Formats: sequence, structure tokens, C-alpha cells
Amino acid sequence: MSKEKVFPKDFLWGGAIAANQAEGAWNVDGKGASQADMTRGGIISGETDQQIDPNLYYASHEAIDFYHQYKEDVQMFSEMGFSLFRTSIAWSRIFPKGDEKEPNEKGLQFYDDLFDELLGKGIQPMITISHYEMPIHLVDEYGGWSNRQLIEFFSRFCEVIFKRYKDKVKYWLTFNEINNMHKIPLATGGVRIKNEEEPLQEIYQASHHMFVANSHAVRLCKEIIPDSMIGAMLSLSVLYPNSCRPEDVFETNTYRRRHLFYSDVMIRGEYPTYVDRIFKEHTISINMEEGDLELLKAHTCEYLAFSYYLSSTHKAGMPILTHTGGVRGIDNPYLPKSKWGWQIDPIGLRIVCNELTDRYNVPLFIVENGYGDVDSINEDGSIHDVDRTNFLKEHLVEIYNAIEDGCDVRGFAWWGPIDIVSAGTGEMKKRYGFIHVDKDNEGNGSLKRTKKDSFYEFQKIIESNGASL
Ligand code: BGP
Repeated sequence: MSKEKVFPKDFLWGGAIAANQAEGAWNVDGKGASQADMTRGGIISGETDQQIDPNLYYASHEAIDFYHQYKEDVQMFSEMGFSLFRTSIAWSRIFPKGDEKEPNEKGLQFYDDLFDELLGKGIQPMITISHYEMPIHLVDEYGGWSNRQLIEFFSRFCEVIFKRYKDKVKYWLTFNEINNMHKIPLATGGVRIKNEEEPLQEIYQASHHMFVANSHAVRLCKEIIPDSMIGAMLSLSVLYPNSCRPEDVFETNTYRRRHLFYSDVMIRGEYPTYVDRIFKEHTISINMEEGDLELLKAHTCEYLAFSYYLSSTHKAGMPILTHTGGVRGIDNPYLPKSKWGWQIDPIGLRIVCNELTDRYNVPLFIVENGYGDVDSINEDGSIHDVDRTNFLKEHLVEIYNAIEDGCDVRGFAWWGPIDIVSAGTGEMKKRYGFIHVDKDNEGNGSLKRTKKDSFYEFQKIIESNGASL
């Protein structure tokens, strides 16, 4: 009989969503428009419209109406046994334009109520301060993170929310999937690239501003909430060499290392030496102010949270294609794929955990892992989502193995425990949830919530702290 997979006793179990993909209520209670609200289709792939056309459908405008229905949803998370719930605070709810001095009280109140609801059920909130969402005014008028002034606006936002929620929120994350600045700079950093031919100067400059802002956030967080933890959040996947040909291995390793550039700066507190070569080759020169490098060194992230969905394979000479949630190279013949072509690779997750532990030796949180599928609903309303459950179990087994390998993995949050709008496609068709939401791609549906089979499976796993795996 195989050994029971009992997780550490205070391991946190739960799920993760993002404000713009779930809340809806996009213009309610003083909220301003964000770049996500100006996007039809996916926030990740979409361009923003100049103006909102009231006759067209924007997925984030209603989303799943979490803003009004969160109590019922939190109740269901609690029934599943969640002890962790990750969401983001919509910047545009707190500062509708982003550059005001005074926050919007109604926006602040919403999160107070949500956090009370969670805490009342024993669920720790984990808050992403910026998850693919910023006031559109900051994008249009300032150029997003290309502009150093954003540091001031972001710091003000951070200070307001840290002070307000200091007794309620102990786990914080600054920027969702910050390394996706290279693939989707508009979603990640509100940056519209001007020089598409050679975008790296703009990307690294904006990233530098985000690093400085990150350090200010860490400083403020520890000052205002000394018993908090504040971390970095990356999108990670494994990249395998296509063969043992040294060129394949070397190039793959080079990309892997560059993939960790963001955590190298945010956790180690300095620009890694390998970046000099990139800067030289692309004639990049970063505009820094005096004291920036000292600040990065002085205020580093305490833990690393990441999303993991898939792995990819690379052959020397092939361009690295970019893809949401990770890099996508050539097909790996050993791995199955989801309906969206994402290669399913639970062992890859164990590899990532080990790699991060070797490199940083900090606590890890897997704050996004999930399986997007097209669900079929039976006549009686049931949904037998066996593939989702299998994906969940296989990945959890590898997290358990990583813990046994010596990795300090503190928690697991399934991406989209309730169906939400897909960031990549803007659709409801791509569903991750253990809880089904009645809404289609055109926005029709009653928004009624129902439990899929995977709901009960995750419940069993959490109840036994992994032993039932
Ligand atoms: C990550 C994002 C999420 C999310 C997830 C799944 O990159 O942080 O916001 O949505 O990917 O992607 P998708 O919704 O495109 O399937």
C-alpha cells in the first residue's frame, strides 16, 4: 500500500480569482474603467477600445457578478474546506482614475465586507495588489508603468489598502505574473509598446519602475503590518530541451534563467549579472534614479508565489513563442494536452518547486494551477468533470513529492474554483471551476451556481489534508 500523502498540518488549501475576471459591477459604486473593462475578448490578448460601445459585449462588465454574489460563493468555498482565498483588489475601485489623492470609500468598503466574510469562515485572504488591471486613465495619460510617476500612485494605493486592511489581510502579492511583462505588457503593466520591432528597452524600463514600486510596497507593508508576508508572483513553466544536443540544452537553460529574472531582482534584491549581456546586445540602458539599487536590495520579497499550468519544449534556434501562463515551444510527445493545447505535466510542477528552492530557499505558494475545459452538463444538471479531478490530483501528488524533496510549499490555490471569465480568451467557455456558473460567451445565463463532481473531490482531499489522494 502506498504511503498516505498527508500534507504539513498548517498547509493552506484554497482557490484564486482576479477582480476583473469575476467581480463585474465595472461602473458601480464609483469604480472607474480599467484597461480590462475596455477590452473585448481576453484581457491578455485584446487591445483596448478607445471608448466603451454600449451595444457591444465586454466580458468583465458583469463577469460572474462576484461583487454582489460573493457571500454565496464564499459559503461554497467554505463548504469545500478552503483555508486560503486569493483575489485581487481592483485598483480602479479604490482610485477610479489612479492619480487622485483621495480613495473611493465605497470601493474600500466592498473589500472590507469580503474580507470579513472570508475571515468569519476561517479563510485567509491572499491579496494581489495588481492583477492585469489598472485604471485606463493611467494607461492613456501616463503610459502605464513606462512612466515613473506610477510609483507614486501605486505607493499611495498600497498605503491606503495596507492601512485599511492591516488587521484582515496578512498575505500580499504585488504584481500578478510580473514576468509576463515580456509577453503581454499591456495586461501586466498597462504598457502599449511603441517600438514593436525592438520592444525590450520599453519593457525593461517599465519593469524597473515596477521593481522600485515593489520595494516601496514591501517597505510599507512591513511598516504598517509587521506580521504580514509580502511576496512576488510569477508565471512559471518548465522548459525542456528537445534533445540532449548541447545547443538545445544550453539555449533552453538560458531561457529558463531569463524566465527567473524577475524573481532574481525581487527576491535577491539585485539585477543578475547575466542581464548585462542582454542589455548590451539590445543596446538597452535603464534610466535609474539615485538610491534605486539600494532600495531594491533593502526591501525584498519574502516568499515566491507562482502560477503553473503547463510545460514546453525548446529546440535550439527556434524562437520562443509567448503564451499566457508560460512559454510555448514545440510539442512534447510524452505529454497530453488540454483542449486549448496546454501540455499537462504534473512532474514539471515538482521540478519548478525544486528549482526555486535551490535558487532562493524561500517559502513557496502555488497560487494558480488549474484545468480549463469545456464542461458538458447532463440533463439533471450534474457535471462529471473527471479530467479536472485527475488534473488536480496528479498535480497535488507532485506538490506532496516536492515537499518531501525539501521544498517549503505553504499553500495551494486552484485557479478559478468557480467559473470566471478567461483572461486569455475573454470567454466563459473555458472553465476551471469546481462550481459551475450559468453564463455563456455572449453574456446570457442566470448566473446560478452549481457544484460539479470535482467540488466533492477537492472537499475530500482538503478534509483529509491530502491523505485521500
Ligand atoms: C494566468 C492569469 C489568470 C488566468 C490564468 C488562466 O496567466 O494570471 O488571470 O486567467 O492565467 O488563463 P486563461 O484564463 O487564459 O485560461
